[in-house]
Amino acid sequence: MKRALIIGVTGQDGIYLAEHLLELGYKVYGVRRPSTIPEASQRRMKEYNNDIFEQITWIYADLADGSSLRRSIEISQPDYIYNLGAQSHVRLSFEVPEYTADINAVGFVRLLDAVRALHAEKNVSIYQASTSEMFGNSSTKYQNLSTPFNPLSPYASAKLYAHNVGLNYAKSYGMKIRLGILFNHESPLRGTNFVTRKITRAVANRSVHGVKKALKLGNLDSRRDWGYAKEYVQAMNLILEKGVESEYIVATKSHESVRSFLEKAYSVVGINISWEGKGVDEVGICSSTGDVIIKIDPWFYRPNELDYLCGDFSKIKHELGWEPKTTLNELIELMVQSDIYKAKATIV
Ligand code: NAP
Ligand code: G4F
Repeated sequence: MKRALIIGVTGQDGIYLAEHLLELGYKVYGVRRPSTIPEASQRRMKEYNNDIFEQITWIYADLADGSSLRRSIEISQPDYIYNLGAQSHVRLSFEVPEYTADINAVGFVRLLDAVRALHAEKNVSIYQASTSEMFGNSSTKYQNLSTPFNPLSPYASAKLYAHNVGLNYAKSYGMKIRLGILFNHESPLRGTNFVTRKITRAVANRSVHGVKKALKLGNLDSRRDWGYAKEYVQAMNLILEKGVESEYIVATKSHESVRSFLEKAYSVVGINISWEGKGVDEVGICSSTGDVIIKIDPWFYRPNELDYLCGDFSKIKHELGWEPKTTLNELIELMVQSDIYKAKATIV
């Protein structure tokens, strides 16, 4: 039986990856961080599918603590390690830049050195969750492996450090390290402080509970290449086990603005939005009631914005046969319907 250790298993991708690996017959070990309220980080997985929670063998560890990472490797004796653990919020990385560097950059070095300290570098294959944020604002229509990196945030800078260290250690010590450069991917399990889920949850709360308060957002005009997280974890598994190269891009090769995502999400519940004003004074108005349902709050602006991302996934398609299947419209529909279902479940 193949053995996988997942760091970041309680996050969006970790939950889907654990589910996928369990379905494939792996023994899955999951890292959880010590917490005074353990329910908080486990709730997302338990509500989605309690069987996943029950089938994982849990180990306490933290990317800030090298000794705990060594221990987690000793306990799990993994064939595969997936490092999905991160402070993954770009806006918040400007609030906690040192912490973001410690976990997202140095944390990966700690993990690699834990593997080396146990002389396991020839026995373990390691996946690192790299990101399209590393490209920054490039001048190309599609970002691919020839596009230069130009990180714009502490988050992206830390991820690029980890990415480069992955390449260094693979070359220096002959370690099998695979770097998946994933573009934005979303799902009903997405954290509620990322823009897509923040929107779909607000749509559901207005539709089910009649919440009147306007939704406050930041920059509506940045464009992202949004895919479905459940499909992207399958790409991670292929990259780690079948990938012959160090780096792969996972994306949909299409892009949409935040504004367009928002309009599509509200249209699922029959709300059309018209726009008035400019900049921080812009508002989104419900065309049928005249209510202001969207406001701009500059707090959600970033000190440095990434305006446009659109990834070229042709390499993973040709080499590993992976391609995205769910369209953005389908993804929005399934996220809104999931949030409506959850909102209705809170009515007693
Ligand atoms: P997520 O939902 O924010 O999950 C992050 C995971 O990392 C959680 O399980 C979290 O644990 C864990 N974690 C945080 N700090 C940690 C620490 N100090 N030690 C160990 N674990 C820690 O993120 P996601 O969307 O699933 O993304 C997974 C990975 O892919 C992240 O590394 C992210 O940066 C990267 N990525 C994501 C996307 C995307 O669009 N989703 C795109 C490219 C790359 P708690 O539950 O205890 O907080
Ligand atoms: O949903 P977001 O916070 O995702 P972002 O910054 O693109 O980062 C996500 O994708 C990366 C891959 O490219 C991952 F590496 C990273 O871990 C994370 O998963 O913001 C998307 C866009 C941004 O342009 C932001 O300025 O939405 C804009 N936005 C507008 N209003 C907002 C908001 N973002 C958030 N989080 N909250 C808002 O109210």
